Amino acid sequence: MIDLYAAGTSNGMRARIGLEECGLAYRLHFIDLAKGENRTPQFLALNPNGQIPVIVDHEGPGGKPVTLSQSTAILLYCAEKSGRFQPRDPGARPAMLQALMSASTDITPVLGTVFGIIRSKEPHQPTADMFKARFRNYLKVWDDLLATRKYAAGDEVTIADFSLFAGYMRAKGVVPETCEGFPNLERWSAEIAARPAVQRALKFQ
Ligand SMILES: N[C@@H](CCC(=O)N[C@@H](CS)C(=O)NCC(=O)O)C(=O)O
Repeated sequence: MIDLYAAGTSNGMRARIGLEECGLAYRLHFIDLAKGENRTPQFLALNPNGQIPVIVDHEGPGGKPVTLSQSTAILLYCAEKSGRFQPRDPGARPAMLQALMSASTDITPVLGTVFGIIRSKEPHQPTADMFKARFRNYLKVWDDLLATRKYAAGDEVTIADFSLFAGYMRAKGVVPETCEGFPNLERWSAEIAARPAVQRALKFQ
């Protein structure tokens, strides 16, 4: 059994989609970030950064417990533990890694920056616009790619799709204007959203 500590942010969704899609048994512990539940001594013992998501796998490698933060590390951990959602063909792995890292380390941090600016007491509009434009540029590249391939890394669903989907859904929820005009992303996200495991993963409360 795995304990998941998370909330419905893109990083939280990313980890939970991984657990659901890989069919790993887990218990969700909802962490209310607005109430500071990520700053309690108990939570900081799991992740000193005070950030979700975190998993505790009581039966990790060698039967030993493992505590793991970082949403993309959790995705990879789920894929490795279950043997699913990574290409079997070694030649397809570099494309999967590139797609995974773009989704995780371009999309989500820039989105987080946009959120931070627009939610601040005195938002600086030119800076918000600059990061929104950067975010849209990433989405444009993804939209162009998804015109030529079915999924984020090629012909099969991989953890790169789960990572990208989490960021894209979060953007659509909070800054929908940044997601307008990308028909291939829409086609792809509708397909990922229809997956039963993804639907279960998105219900946080
Ligand atoms: N690189 C980390 C980032 C984790 C992160 O930024 N978590 C946010 C929610 S999406 C959080 O817990 N924020 C609360 C805080 O920093 O106080 C990951 O991929 O998991």
